[in-house]
Amino acid sequence: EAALMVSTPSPSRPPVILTQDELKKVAAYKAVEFVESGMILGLGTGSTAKHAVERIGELLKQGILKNIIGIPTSKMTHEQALSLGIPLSDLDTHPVVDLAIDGADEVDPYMNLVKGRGGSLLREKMIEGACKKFIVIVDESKLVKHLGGSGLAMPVEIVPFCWKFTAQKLKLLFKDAGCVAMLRTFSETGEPFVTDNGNYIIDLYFKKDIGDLKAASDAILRLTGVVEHGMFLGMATTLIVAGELGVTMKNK
Ligand code: ABF
Repeated sequence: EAALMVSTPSPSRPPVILTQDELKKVAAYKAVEFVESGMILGLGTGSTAKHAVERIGELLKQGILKNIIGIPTSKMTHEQALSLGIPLSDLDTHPVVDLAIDGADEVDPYMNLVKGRGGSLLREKMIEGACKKFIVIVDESKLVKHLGGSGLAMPVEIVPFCWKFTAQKLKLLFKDAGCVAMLRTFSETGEPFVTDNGNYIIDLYFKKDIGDLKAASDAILRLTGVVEHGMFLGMATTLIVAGELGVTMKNK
């Protein structure tokens, strides 16, 4: 993992070098400072959010936080939260969530996100869409100028039925952007990756800018066979970025 500098070197104070994972932890811990006792909390998924969930569990154990109810965004986070003794519920029982803390794969200057490279985008979008406040935690490697412009995947969750048909439709939708649509598979077995909801993921790759994000989002969602996509537009209310020069925070 890349080692990054988090303070300016000076003769009296040697530089502190943090790994990328430590930066993720810094962002996560900062976000947990906004958690208050009695909150219904959306618990994110991924290697950054994992640190936040761990910290919440720790503060509960220490009695610093009380009466927290967690709503996990994936089966994996469900397991982690259970092992930490965090009381859990779901949107059926708690349709309004006070605060969610989660990572992202890309963040643009307007706090629009690409999520879902971990495969949990549907539950994340349902839960984070039901939140009064949504804090996104990233290390600075996630910051981009345009979503989908990093050459990395833009995930779309689709039903398994005739997935090639849906993949082809997605590709055609963005033919001007030189779109390639790939079924997400396990490299060892070639078997499709199956989401927590029993669906497949098509990863879209673009050679050119996809233009208006809202239009792209609407067009993807209009395709029958598509369940949801990984663009989270206008959903984040706070962004916490940990990087070389420390932690920065931005509100909507
Ligand atoms: C989840 O975790 C996802 O939506 C996103 O794909 C991923 C980010 O993972 P990490 O924090 O491990 O980079 O929040």
